[in-house]
Amino acid sequence: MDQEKALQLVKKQLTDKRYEHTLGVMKTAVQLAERYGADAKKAEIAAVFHDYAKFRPKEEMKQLLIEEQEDERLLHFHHELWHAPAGAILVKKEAGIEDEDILSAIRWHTTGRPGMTLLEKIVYLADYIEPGRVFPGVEEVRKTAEQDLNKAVLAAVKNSILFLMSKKQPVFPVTMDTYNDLIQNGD
Ligand code: DGI
Ligand code: FE
Ligand code: FE
Ligand code: FE
Repeated sequence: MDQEKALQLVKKQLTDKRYEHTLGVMKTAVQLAERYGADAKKAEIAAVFHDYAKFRPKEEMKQLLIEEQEDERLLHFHHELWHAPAGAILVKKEAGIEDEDILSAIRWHTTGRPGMTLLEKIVYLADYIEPGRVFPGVEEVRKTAEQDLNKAVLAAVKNSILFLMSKKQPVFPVTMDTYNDLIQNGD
C-alpha cells in the first residue's frame, strides 16, 4: 500500500490531534529505519496504522479480543492496552494489510514484548519520541535514539513503567517482561 492511501484510510479513524501524532510517528519511524537498517517502507506503513483502533468502542475491541483468542489477561487491564492488538486485527481485516512484520509492529506497539524485532522496536520507540511528545525525559530518549536503539527502547519502557507506578496504575505483565528481556538480553 502506498503512503497516500494508508494515510487516507487512517485519517478517517482518528481525531485531528491523533492524526498529527501519527504523522510524527511515521516520520520518526522512517528516520529510525534508515539509521538502523530496517525496511523503511514497512516502518512507514506500520507507523501510519499503529493507532488505527484507538477510537474504536471498548465493547467492539473486547469482542474482537475474545473472538481472536488474544491474551485473556488484557481484559483485566486498562482498555488503553486493547487498541494495539485490536489494531493489528482490524488493519488486516479492513485495510487488507497481510504483512506479518507490519502487523506485529502494530500489535506490540504499546507493551513491547520479549524478543522484539527491529521493526517492533522502531515503531515502539517512534511512538514514544515523535516530535509531538512533550513529557519529562523524552529529550534524553531522543538523543539516545540517535546512538543506540536498544538503550533507547529500554529507557522508554523503563520510563513508562515508572510513570504508571507513580500514578498507582497496574503494569501489564508483558510490559514488565519487555523490560526484563531488554535488561537481560539488550545488547
Ligand atoms: O496510543 P498512544 O497514546 O500513542 O501510546 P501507547 O499505545 O504506547 O499507550 C497507550 C496507553 O497505554 C498509555 O496511556 C499508557 C498505557 N499503557 C502502556 N503500557 C501499559 C499501560 N497501561 C497499563 N495499565 N499497563 C501497562 O503496562
Ligand atoms: Fe497506541
Ligand atoms: Fe507507546
Ligand atoms: Fe501512538
